[in-house]
Amino acid sequence: MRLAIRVVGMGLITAVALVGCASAAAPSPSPKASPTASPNPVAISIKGFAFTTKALEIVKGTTVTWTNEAPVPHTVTTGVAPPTFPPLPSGASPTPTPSLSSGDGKVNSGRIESTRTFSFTFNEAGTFSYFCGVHPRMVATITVK
Ligand SMILES: [Cu+2]
Repeated sequence: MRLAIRVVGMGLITAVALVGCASAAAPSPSPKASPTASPNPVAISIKGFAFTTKALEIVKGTTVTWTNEAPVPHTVTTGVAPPTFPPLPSGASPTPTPSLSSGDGKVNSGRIESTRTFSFTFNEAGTFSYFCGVHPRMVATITVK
């Protein structure tokens, strides 16, 4: 009887040792998300003369896609919206070709024609105020955390 208990005991110790080895060999689950996983993309519509999302908060790495659902072209341009079109540089031709404000240069879609889209991935934290270079009264903000 005593021998039987000892044998069972040895068996248990062996089993525990094996399980211990197995768990040590297995890769431990990472508490952080895989670095290749990117945050869910966000869509913003441009309707009429407005960005439908005025203030958006996203995490770094988020891709934002604007869709121009208006019949006229718009832009997504970061920076401070000019009160009017920027003045022509001195010496410029008297027949003005209105150039769109390029804003602060961080994000500038250029003209997004009707039904077209523009996407940008925000990899830097900060507050990005943007406007439409064609209609500078169209403004919105994206905060990247
Ligand atoms: Cu516009």
